[in-house]
Amino acid sequence: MSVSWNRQDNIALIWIDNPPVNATSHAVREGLVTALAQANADAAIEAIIIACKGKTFVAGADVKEFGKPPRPPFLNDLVQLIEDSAKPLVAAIHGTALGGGLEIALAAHGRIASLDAQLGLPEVKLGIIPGAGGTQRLPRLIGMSEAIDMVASGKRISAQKALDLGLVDRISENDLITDALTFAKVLAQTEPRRTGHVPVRDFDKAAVEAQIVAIERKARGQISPGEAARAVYNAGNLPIVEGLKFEREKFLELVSSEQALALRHVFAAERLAAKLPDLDGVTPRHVQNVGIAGAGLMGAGIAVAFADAGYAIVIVERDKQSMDLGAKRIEAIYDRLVKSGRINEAAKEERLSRIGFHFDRSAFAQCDLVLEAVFDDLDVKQELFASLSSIVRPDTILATNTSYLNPDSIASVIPDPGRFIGLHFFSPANIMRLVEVVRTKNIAPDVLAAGLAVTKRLGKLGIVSGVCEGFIGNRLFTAYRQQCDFMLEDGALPHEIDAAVEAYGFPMGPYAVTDLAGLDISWARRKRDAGKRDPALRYVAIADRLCEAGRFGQKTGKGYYAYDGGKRSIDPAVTTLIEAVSQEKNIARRSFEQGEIMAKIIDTLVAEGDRIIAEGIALRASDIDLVLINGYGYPAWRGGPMFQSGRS
Ligand code: T1G
Repeated sequence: MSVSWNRQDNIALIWIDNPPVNATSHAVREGLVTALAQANADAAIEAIIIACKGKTFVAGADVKEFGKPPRPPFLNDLVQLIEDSAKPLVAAIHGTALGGGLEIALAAHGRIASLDAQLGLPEVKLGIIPGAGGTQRLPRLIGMSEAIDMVASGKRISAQKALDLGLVDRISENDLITDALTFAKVLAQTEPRRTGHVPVRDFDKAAVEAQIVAIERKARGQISPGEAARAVYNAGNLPIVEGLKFEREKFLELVSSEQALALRHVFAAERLAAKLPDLDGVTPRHVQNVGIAGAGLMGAGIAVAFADAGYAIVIVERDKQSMDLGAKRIEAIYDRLVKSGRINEAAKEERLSRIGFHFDRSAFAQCDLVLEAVFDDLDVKQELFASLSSIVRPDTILATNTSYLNPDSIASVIPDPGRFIGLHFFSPANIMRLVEVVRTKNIAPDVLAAGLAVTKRLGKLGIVSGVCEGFIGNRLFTAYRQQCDFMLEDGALPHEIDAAVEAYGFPMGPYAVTDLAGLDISWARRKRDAGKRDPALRYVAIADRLCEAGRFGQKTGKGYYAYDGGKRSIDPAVTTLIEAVSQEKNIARRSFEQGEIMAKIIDTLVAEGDRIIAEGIALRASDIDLVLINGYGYPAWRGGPMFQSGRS
């Protein structure tokens, strides 16, 4: 039974039981209508509670029903029935109350949440807007600006934040249902507080309109954030009936939009990514105590990611001075998070308390997993892993964060390479979602499963990659950059290519990104590999010429662009340099329209993606899309090049 109800004293307890996340499927909606009617018709019942079995409160409408003909009762009508309930009704929230789940709670006359609950309206991440009253009821509880921020970002907030905002009335730190019964008995003595009848608090119209403009600009072509913000804004200007009507019409319009189809593809792809046929039934090797070798930029970010996820961390640097530097680097990351209000001082201290700093590798002895983030040089890594093998337990997982070295070459010094895995984080490692989980030649199944389990617990997106130069992401990026360099040599200029890519929805174009990362790193790799280069293949020397001129990017005040106090500008010297390179090859330069620039880039990504799949490096086409979206800023609302070309 998806929905049942029982009585406790004079309270009706309505239970939703629709694993895994209590999505409001058709059966759940029908069951709720029936239970609500029965409880309201029962004279002995003085108040009603809606609660959920399993790990979470309702996590939203059933995404699997999208794209199919909608079947009544519709969620928005059910939500109205809840609000209109003659008897006071309490939503008892645990786990996550998201989307339609939060809309059910918003229509209740009171809300109680367990301390670790999270609440949000993430519809914009699916290319839609809330379709069951969320845009109209949320601002009536938390105010206009806060509601616009929550709905347009799709972010989740904690139960404490929800209490502070007035989104929930009580927090339960003990047994949620016991506390919900107590709350319901209090409400039974009062008239139901119908959210839809609560007036929206006064707000600064000019400030809110500016907030909406900023949201639309930040959306970089995605429609739903701006539409969601404007739907919420209606609550301050229209009667709720009209606001609800607008919301429903906009929701129905967007749910069948191209962007919504693309974002549902991404949603499904993310859940598919962790499913490997040959790992069915495999229990991941246990990981709780994590060792990290190296506390440089990557090591520090990785340590923060693990501390944020509740792991116990041991960091080892080569000497005390480097160790102290690493500790300062980590503290600086947390100070920035406290300064930005993302966490409070207590959380910072608690997470720092999980990290032990050492400069002797024997500190790794009790670790379940040791990950290296040291200088990307084969000898350095091999020396480290050779020594680790005699320090850690035989079952300890050994992991490399290498970007470009062959993990199997690194593993050649390890007696038992079955425990060796690649975990390729993207910088900044505590922010970027993507981790490439590299399937080394002899990897044990429970080690690969552990790699995926760890990335999931980190709140990141683990994508399995085979072993090749650059794995999936950097290999795609290299092909993409090479195509852009061809266009530079054929007539385009850096700012033209960057403008086309940014107009397409990327946060930054490839040349601005390269100036940020620095040109010298890849220059050193090109010089190292020069002897291996196939002379038959087209080679563009523009980047080499820039480096020979000392133009390493922002760090030197000039690269593909000139930088004056951090401000980027087109540099005529770069145009001259590029034209000279074309001249040397007798290339008659021509102009490139933005459409052609993007077509060439997308075609290149699809072709390289096909090769990566054909070689077995990536498991499926949708993984290619996820890597580009989560590692390289590809606009998620387009779905990804493989989706757009009908391959996933
Ligand atoms: N509908 C159907 N199935 C869902 C689902 C949903 N909304 N959410 C998750 N699942 C499935 C998922 O496919 C997977 O299935 C399993 O649950 C575990 O998911 C009217 C219209 C809730 C935080 O966007 O954020 O409400 O692969 O691996 O990491 O305004 O799932 O096992 O077969 O992600 O513990 C709005 C989306 C919908 C929430 C749990 N709600 N879900 O995370 O597990 S639109 C959302 C999540 C809406 C209304 C509108 C997460 C989670 P399988 P999981 P998790």
